[in-house]
Amino acid sequence: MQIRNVASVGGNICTASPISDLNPLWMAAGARFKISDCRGITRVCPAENFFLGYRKVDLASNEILLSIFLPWNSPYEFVKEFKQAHRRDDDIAVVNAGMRVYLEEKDQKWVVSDASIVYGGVAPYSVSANETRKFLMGKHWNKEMLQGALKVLEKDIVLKEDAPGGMVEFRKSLILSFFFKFFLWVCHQMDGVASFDETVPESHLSAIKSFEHPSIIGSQHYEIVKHGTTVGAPEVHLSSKLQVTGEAEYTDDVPMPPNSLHAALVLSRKPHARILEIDDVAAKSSPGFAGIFFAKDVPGTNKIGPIVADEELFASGIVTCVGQVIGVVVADTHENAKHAARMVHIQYEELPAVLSIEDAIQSNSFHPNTEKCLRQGDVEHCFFSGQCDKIIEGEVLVGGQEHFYLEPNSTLIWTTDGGNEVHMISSTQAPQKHQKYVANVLGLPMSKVVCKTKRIGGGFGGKETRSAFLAAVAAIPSYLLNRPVKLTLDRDIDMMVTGQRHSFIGKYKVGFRNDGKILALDLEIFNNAGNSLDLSLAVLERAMFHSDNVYEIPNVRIKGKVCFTNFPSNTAFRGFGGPQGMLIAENWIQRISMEVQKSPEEIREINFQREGSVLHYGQQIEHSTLERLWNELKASCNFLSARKEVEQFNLQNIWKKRGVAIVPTKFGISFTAKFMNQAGALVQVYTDGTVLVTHGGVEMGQGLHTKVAQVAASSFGIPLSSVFISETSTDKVPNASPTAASASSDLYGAAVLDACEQIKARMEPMASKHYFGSFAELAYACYMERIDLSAHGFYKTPDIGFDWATGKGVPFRYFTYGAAFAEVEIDTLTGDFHTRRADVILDLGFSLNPAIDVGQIEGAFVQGLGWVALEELKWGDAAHKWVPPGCLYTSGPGTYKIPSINDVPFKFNVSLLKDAPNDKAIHSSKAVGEPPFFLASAVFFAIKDAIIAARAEEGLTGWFPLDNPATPERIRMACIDEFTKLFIDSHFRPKLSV
Ligand code: 290
Repeated sequence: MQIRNVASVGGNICTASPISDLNPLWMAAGARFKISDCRGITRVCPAENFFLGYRKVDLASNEILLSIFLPWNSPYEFVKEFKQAHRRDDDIAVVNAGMRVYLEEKDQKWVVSDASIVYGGVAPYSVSANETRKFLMGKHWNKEMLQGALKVLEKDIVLKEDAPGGMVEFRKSLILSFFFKFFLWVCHQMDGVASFDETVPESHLSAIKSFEHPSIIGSQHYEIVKHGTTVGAPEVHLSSKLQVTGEAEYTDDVPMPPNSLHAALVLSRKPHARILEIDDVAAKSSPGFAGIFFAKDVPGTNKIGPIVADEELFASGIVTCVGQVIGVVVADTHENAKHAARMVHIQYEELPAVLSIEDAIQSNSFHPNTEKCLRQGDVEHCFFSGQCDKIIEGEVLVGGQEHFYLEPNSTLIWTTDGGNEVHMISSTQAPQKHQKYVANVLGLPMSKVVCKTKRIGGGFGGKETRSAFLAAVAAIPSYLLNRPVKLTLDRDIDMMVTGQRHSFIGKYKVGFRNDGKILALDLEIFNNAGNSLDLSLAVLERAMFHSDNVYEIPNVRIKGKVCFTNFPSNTAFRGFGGPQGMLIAENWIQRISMEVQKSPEEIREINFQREGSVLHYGQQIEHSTLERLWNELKASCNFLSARKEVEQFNLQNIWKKRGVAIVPTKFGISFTAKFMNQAGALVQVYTDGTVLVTHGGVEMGQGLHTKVAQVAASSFGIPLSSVFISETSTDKVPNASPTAASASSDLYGAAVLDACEQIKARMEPMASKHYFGSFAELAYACYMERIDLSAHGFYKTPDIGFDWATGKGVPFRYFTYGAAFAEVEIDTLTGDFHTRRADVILDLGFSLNPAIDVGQIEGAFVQGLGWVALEELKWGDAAHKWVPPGCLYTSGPGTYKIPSINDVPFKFNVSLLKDAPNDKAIHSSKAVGEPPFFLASAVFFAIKDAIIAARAEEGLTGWFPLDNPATPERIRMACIDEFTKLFIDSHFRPKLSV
């Protein structure tokens, strides 16, 4: 907002950004800049000559840009702009251009009398394609000229192999694509002009049709099945009003106590190195400095980790990633703390670093004891016995994803009672982990450490473990100086140090019959864990459990390994490996469809698991709603006619293609670590009949507190407004699992219900003896009779358990099923895409709150859409040599693009399956948080479907890989055409950090 408020056209010109959208246009349009010096003496500089180098312009230190003169264009003089970015809105260009041509009729031919072709994003400043301009001069504006000009242009603008920004092939393609578009556009403008003979065929107009964003429409369908006063009702999120007005308090909003300090991290700048020397002299004398602490200062243990304590709180001798914490500085202000941290100089001896999954495989770099295997049937026998008509092998690359919660990590921590107790307020999904880590690093008993969380501004898994080490870091100066300390991470630091969704590589071998029936799957999957184990093994295991998605495969062998790499530790993220496993599966499903020349839907359908199917890990399918959902969705989205319409569109449009896909999902509900499936609650009834509920779960915007309050209200038969949930606190409910795995409504709903029922049982004798006009009267009467109105509730998920020794068991209480349809349109010349429509259906049993659940589905789908098509993490690795090794290039919203409002599908329909009670969870509901995330892969496969149509124009009908995310770069480069053929072959695969 600040930037927009102060930005100006003149500023944009003078800062001379190499990807300024306007500067190529000023140059192409022949604008002239009037420049004045401090004495008022003016001169005029053509825009074309103004840009001299990287952010260097023809402006002396005593000069300013006074005005811009933009000439009118003449008849038959055409000016046009072009731009392609990662995201349609609010994004800087990958390449942009301004083009102008002035045509004149000579001897009944239209020839170029002047032209200007200018590009941004291809050099350190906006550049003119001068050779191309020379070539164009005097040429007849026709196809022959186009072919010649493209040849000249390709040599005219040169991008080196390792040019900063990367994507060299994509950028080269855009240079040519834009010129081609300009050619067609000018021809179209000239259409009908006497003696202009270059006509654009109708189907080619698709290259120049302008993009129009219709208003977004959506629908939400669900039935309301009420239970008691409020369960099942679409109640409004209890803190929504505070959130939208900005009054809702988050950790960083809490007023700082007197005498507080701000903390900043001293971070490693090397991916793998020995620390030789730490020089903190300058830091100590910087303004506001109050203290600096390293490994040697930690009073308790310096070793931390949620499962295995394989991390150091502060690196003591060796650093294993860029962004690893070496120390912490405290100062009087946030800025002073950051400044002091920057003043710490560290000398390193660099060591070889492992910077990708492939690197890890090559160098046998795996976390200890993380090799896992699941099997069913006999894969080898199936491959050799000749049962399979075809056997395919391939590799799927799945990129990572940043959580991008709106509220970065934040902790406020202080000591009480002379420094003997520690209290903190943290933005976390796991207050209990904060309590434990802080107790451990300070050497205190857990009973003297309290962590409270009122709400958090999104977590998505990113605050399940990675927030805890930050609380522990802040605890050191607070405890040792006996002063309150706040640590709030800036966005870039948060992105650089707290880990992301795991990237994965899946190597598959699949055997199937010609009718598409799958017979055997031999799969190896690898995830990129980074420099500590964190939850990476559980993430790998969930990926292995979900590698079948919804398909019955008689013979399966899945091997998994957790790669140690020199990156910050990757962690939980909505879906927790499930989406990666399912995406790999849907990749080979899509490939089978091309191999046997059937539609992917047919392959999916003939392989569906059914009631009674035994999964590769031994769990049996019960109460499957997959086929019901699937058939309902196919009917409601009118799939067959949607496909026909797309085919018709593709026949009529050469340079724009549409694609459709319909994808199912099944998500296992329960933490796969059995012990985590337990929950506690504390319910307190007051004498005025109001109820304060506290439970172990954290409100992160997902509506957990609203749903749990509904459960309590319905149990007591009171209105929702009588129930309040204030915060999560480790001193009210101990030993809580993180709020994660989609399971919190199931777990805490049940724990709260247990507590309510205990209190109701105690109230019952009183309630049955007398008439009470209200719950308040009853509560007061109970109080007067000395009846305990407070209860601790508890729930543990029954009948689950898995044994990795045998690879068999029941890891999940039940499955949440869903399916989605998507239709997209791509521009094959630029890779631009948008989602025209998405229809999502989910089975959520009898939803506890359908309004909140629909919100979860819409949010998960759009977040998933970011994962499959927009968000790409770029690290300094072999694929990105222009980034320093191990550094995150995409460390902020300028380079890392989450979906914006205009990436929401133009038509977005969400429905919940009706009449499908689930007897395995509270009030017949089902878990919602993670299951819909994967459904956005329908957008990915719709994009692939569109690319298939584009490649068919070039006679390319075979299968090809498309890595996740399918960004404009990957879309464009997969749409092989006459332009891309100049510098890539049909096997080209854009670089991806995995
Ligand atoms: C999850 C988790 C954990 C988010 N275990 N699934 O099985 C799981 C810890 N989703 N967090």
